Amino acid sequence: MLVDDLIRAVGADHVLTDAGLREGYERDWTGRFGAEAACVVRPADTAEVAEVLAACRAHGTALVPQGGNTGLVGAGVPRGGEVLLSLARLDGLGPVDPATAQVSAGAGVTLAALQEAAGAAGFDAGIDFAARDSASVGGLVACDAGGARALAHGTARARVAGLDAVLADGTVVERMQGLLKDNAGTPLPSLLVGSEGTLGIITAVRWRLVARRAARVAALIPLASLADAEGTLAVLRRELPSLEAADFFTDDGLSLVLEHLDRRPPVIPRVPAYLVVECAAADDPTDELAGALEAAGIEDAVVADDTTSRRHLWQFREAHTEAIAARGIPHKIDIGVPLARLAEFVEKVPAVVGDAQPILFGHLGDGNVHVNVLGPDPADETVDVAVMELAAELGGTISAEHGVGVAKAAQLGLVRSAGEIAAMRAVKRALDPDGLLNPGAVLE
Ligand code: 2HG
Ligand code: ZN
Repeated sequence: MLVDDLIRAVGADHVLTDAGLREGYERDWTGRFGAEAACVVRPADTAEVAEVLAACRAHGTALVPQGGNTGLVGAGVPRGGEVLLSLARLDGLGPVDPATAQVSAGAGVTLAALQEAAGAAGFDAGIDFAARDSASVGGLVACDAGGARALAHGTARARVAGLDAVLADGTVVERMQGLLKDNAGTPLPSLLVGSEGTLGIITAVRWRLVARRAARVAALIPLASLADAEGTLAVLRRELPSLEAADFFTDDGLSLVLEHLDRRPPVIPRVPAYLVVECAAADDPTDELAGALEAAGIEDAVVADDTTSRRHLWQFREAHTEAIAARGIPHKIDIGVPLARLAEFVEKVPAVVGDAQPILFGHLGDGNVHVNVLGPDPADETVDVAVMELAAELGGTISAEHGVGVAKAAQLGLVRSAGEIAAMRAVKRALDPDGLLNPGAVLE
């Protein structure tokens, strides 16, 4: 029996067959995706992951890998009957090597733990987003997560100096030496970044840290229209070498957040849209920010120059996800558009979602909009498809930083040609001929 083989691989305590114990792994955070797993298996290291894969291969049972279960496209929860492979116990974090500014982190290390270790050694993880306490390194590399600081440091891909992974046939790819220059052959680690667990299971990552910019200042900038945002951002980028993040939200989203957090508005009168920027540098960037705001003709920004007020200010943006979840199960469509088309995209969304309630926010500097839609039944994909079609029409992408998962696999053809999809299928078939790894995610 499969369960017996899995128990031999990881021990009885780490094979969960009981429905009550499986439950927390089987549904995604929003409640929109999920199904029953054959069982949940919790290996402790790369060797045990390889043994789990061998058992699944022998029994012809597919696997769905899961990190912190913070994914939003259904890629980390079962579709029905798979083995749920939790990587949470691979949570070893090595010492920071200051000479290379690198650290080795197991797939199950949370982003918050990575950030803390980096900070303690005088560095920064170079990536940040609201799910930091649960999201883990393996998952965020597997979906090439971005977050608010991608504007300055790139997405997770840019942070990967190497990784360990197990391929479907049991091959262990070991590339944790942290060689920044290593172009010996097809880069398998690069192929695995962003593959959402469909080409191999990432078990550890050699993480590239960035220099710590300890002095930080944030500002909330009221905008009469999102059409102004591109021009404002152009000035800020030019005048602010310390610019690290430029996110946005609209007044509809702010209303939900204020109600959810029971807080007062940050600016009065309220305006249609808000930009949140953060500057980070070795020396206090407050004057640089003040000069840039002046150059951009902005007089009414709220500036936060200490840790507490900065956190407070970012809450208006970061609490969108939980404020929306408190209202129901949202449709989440993470899209990207060229910055020059962002205002047009935002303006057109209400018409394409019909009677449903859209709430838009995201990472302005990356042209990344999180379209959340409340109202339609979770199983009805009409609004999701309409929003993805709009993004594609404007030269954008259907997935900026959350991944394709199962939520968008059927729409991949909107932004990738038939030839490209055929090439992706060929890679998938070559590395996973029996379709054991995360079936239904990315490619239908
Ligand atoms: C964020 O930027 C996350 O806060 C989540 O990417 C976005 O909830 C969402 O749609
Ligand atoms: Zn985001």
